[in-house]
Amino acid sequence: MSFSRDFMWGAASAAAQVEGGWNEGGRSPSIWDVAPKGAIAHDDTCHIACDCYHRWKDDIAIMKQLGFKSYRFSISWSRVIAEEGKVNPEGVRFYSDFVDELLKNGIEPMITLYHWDLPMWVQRKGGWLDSGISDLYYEYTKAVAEALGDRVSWWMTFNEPQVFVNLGYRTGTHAPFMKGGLGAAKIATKNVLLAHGKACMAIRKYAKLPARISLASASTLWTPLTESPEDIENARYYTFEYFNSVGSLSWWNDPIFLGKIPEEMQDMLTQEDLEIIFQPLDYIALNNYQSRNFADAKSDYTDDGKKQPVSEYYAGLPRTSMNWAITPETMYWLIRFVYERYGKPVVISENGMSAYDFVHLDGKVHDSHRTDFVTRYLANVKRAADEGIPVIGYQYWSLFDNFEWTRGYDPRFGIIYVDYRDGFRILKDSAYAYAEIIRQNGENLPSWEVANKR
Ligand code: GBH
Repeated sequence: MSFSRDFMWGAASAAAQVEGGWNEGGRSPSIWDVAPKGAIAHDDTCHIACDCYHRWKDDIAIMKQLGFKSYRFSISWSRVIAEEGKVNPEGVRFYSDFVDELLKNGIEPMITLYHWDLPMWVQRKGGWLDSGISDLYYEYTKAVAEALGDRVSWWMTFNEPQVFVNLGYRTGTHAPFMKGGLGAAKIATKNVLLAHGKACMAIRKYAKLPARISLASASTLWTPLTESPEDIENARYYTFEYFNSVGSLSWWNDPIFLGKIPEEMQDMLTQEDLEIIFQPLDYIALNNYQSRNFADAKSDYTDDGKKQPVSEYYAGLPRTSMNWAITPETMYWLIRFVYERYGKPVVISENGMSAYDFVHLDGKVHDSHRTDFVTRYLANVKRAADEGIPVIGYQYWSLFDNFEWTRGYDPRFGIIYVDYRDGFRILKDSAYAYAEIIRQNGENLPSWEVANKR
């Protein structure tokens, strides 16, 4: 076996990270637009970012040139509903035209409804700590489903609740920069879970095309030291244990996909809540960049003070410019473990690397490290497909270099280089390599044994 004929090759992005046009077309500010001084490296802002708000037609032409089958992007809530109770027609039209242009070029839209950019008008009411937010989220989702649901089939209610709840409300390192500890994180978790359930209901009710719904999880994953049954069982056990509770896979996905309330959440969710949260879903989407095994010795303890099972750290192990370990085998184990536990077809909704890319003397961006990275990780996705696990899509993170949250524009994740002074785009070498992998439907990838040699 190999990748299915209709495998969804593409790349991902997020509104706040690429769109710009922050005060255009009737949009109101989000929590990232108004980040306080000092919160973001160099005090960079996302106000212009990659300027996709103006350049989207040319960008779609590039995706077409690269042979994309799909594109994962997010909708800005504050563009669609800029003030309470009112749908902004100009905001809706922007996304409607965008979807039309994708479809005209044979590219399947995959919509993320929320990629961390909460409207300030919702934040003022308390944001994810306000118990009324799930109803506001229902209204927002309804507006999007009514506007786009006649042409869009693929939906994700949230991007990485693990991250925006943990960093936004518990540690305070991401917007809205609240250091509320586990208590605040639990309140936010409950509201996000309810909003997820209600958004599923709104999509099923208002979208005209049959909808395929999921959410994209951040996946903290341990991989087995060897392929012995014992090591495999260990890695599986620690992956689904509630280490780092709110940051873990199962904290979110056990209620959502299994209708099960983990012990750690029993003080916060009722059976009534679960009836809203536990909605039928069609696939499971996973963002992953690295295996947890290689964490530095000093981070061997999680926030909860529990010891991690293994550290395979060694001096000089391969890393990206954000210091993340390069561990291609995570792709296979993630897909396998998650499929075994949740039983749904898998989409890799993000995977990629940051680097200090720059324009070389010949005017091109030679990022052989990224081509190598994608090739190795994809060889492990292919291993899962070869073994008959239903893995149905891969979205490289990211299509463009973009606004990397509190790190500003320093890390470059794209297969397309962006000069932020004027928005000029250059296809990096990796974009052409990825296009060739897509053209051959992955048949040119090496075996996973070769890909995993370090
Ligand atoms: C994604 O977050 C975001 O969705 C995206 O917006 C962002 O630009 C992109 O990644 C790049 O940062 O592997 O056990 O050490 C990823 C956030 C950060 C979540 C690392 C998991 C480490 C867990 N991830 N974190 S572990």
